[in-house]
Amino acid sequence: ALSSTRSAMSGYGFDLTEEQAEFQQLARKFAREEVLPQAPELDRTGEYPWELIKQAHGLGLLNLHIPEAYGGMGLHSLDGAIITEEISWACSGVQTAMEANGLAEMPVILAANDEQKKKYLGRMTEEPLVASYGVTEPIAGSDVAGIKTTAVKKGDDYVLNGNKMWITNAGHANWFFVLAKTDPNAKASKAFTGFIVDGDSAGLTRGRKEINMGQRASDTRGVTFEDVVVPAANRLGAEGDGFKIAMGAFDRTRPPVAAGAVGLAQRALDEATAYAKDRKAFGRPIADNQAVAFMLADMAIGVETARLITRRAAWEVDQGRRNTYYASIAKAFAADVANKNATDAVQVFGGNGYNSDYPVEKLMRDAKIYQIYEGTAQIQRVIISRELLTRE
Ligand code: CS8
Ligand code: FAD
Repeated sequence: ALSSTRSAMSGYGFDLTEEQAEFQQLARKFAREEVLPQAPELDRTGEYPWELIKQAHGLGLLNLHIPEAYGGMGLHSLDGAIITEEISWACSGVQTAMEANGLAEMPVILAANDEQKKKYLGRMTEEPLVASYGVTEPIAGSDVAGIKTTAVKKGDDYVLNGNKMWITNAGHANWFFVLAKTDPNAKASKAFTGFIVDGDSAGLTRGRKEINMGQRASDTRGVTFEDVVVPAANRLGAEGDGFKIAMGAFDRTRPPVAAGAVGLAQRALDEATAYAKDRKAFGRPIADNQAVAFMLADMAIGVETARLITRRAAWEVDQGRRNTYYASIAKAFAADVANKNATDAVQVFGGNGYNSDYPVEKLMRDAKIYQIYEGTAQIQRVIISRELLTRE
């Protein structure tokens, strides 16, 4: 028979390590003391959260996955999911602005050479800068292989032309990861190449800040490339590697996006629980009605299960395994839970839920994007079903 010690150490474990618990406490303190008080005003004005980003940088809560060799903390994917959930609990708009750095950096972490990493990851750790991940275009989002931006080799340079759309942090990015077509005749897995493009490149124009439904602290813009000259030294990997680099990045960034959705879902549950205990109707707290209490129970079911699959998807990365299947399940499920919980929180608040003096209408507006960016709800199901159907 297995000894109790052995069985306790093998198989599943749900405790955080001491270090993870410290990250969680640090992120929770920053989120609740610094981010939370600013969230309503940032939502109202759409002001970019520079001061919070600077503070997060100082605390080590930005650029979580940059390896130590380049000045970063080299945190594991699971560590990042724990931190991200806390930030999103306070304001998922601020969390998206912060997490977009992680997304921009991921192709560089995965595919850059030592010199590129030193230059572009190094500077992110030295000062509070932001970067952007530029794949989506006005004509193609879900269909990444349908993008039209081109990169044509000229001597030691590439010349980029095209339009990107919905690029997070674009107004403030120091540099961009850009996916462009280098071979119009090749299949997707060979047709595209990834580049690091300096933000001050001649011919790169940033569009106006888009006015979005929610997550208004986050900065989303179109970006135009008109004969932008990019040195070949800024190409990531070999020509034609870009599509797989972009997909590989998603595998690692969908768990943190799911973690953001979990944070929002938890916040909705916390707000609804407190309100249901406090608000009275028919002479008793509304929580005394089973119809209300069961809404809270369903919200809790959603939070707990979404958190588990999110951490599983992140943990798979840390085991060095391809996590495409788990990443898409986590992203799809957590996004749906965030939307359900935010909608139900508004319901629990009644008329107050519909009003911006209370926190839950923001949650409902903020939640929607989780079913759209980093691959829509439908695209996650395309990926999950393909993984299922093509398994040996
Ligand atoms: O087009 C793919 C897809 O993922 N679409 C969704 C796009 C998306 O998620 N966009 C998000 C943009 S970024 C964003 O929204 C940021 S939000 C703000 C910041 C947030 C911070 C909080 C698809 C639909 C999955 C696939 O497209 P297809 O054209 O059908 O390609 P495939 O035939 O599946 O694959 C072509 C080749 O690529 C290889 N591949 C596919 N997936 C992977 C992964 N890893 C490695 N390689 C991959 N995951 C595949 O094997 C094919 O290679 P072959 O060699 O040709 O066989
Ligand atoms: P479409 O692809 O046109 O899809 C429209 C609808 O059709 C969706 O419901 C979709 O699910 C459905 N659909 C499409 N194809 C299929 C299919 N095969 N099966 C079933 N249904 C399908 N992109 C970046 O590159 N970088 C960023 O930093 C970034 N940040 C973003 C921030 C915000 C606030 C927003 C709104 C978007 C951001 N995006 C970013 C883009 C985002 O990833 C895309 O909007 C998203 O992938 C969907 O693409 P689309 O908007 O072109 O919709």
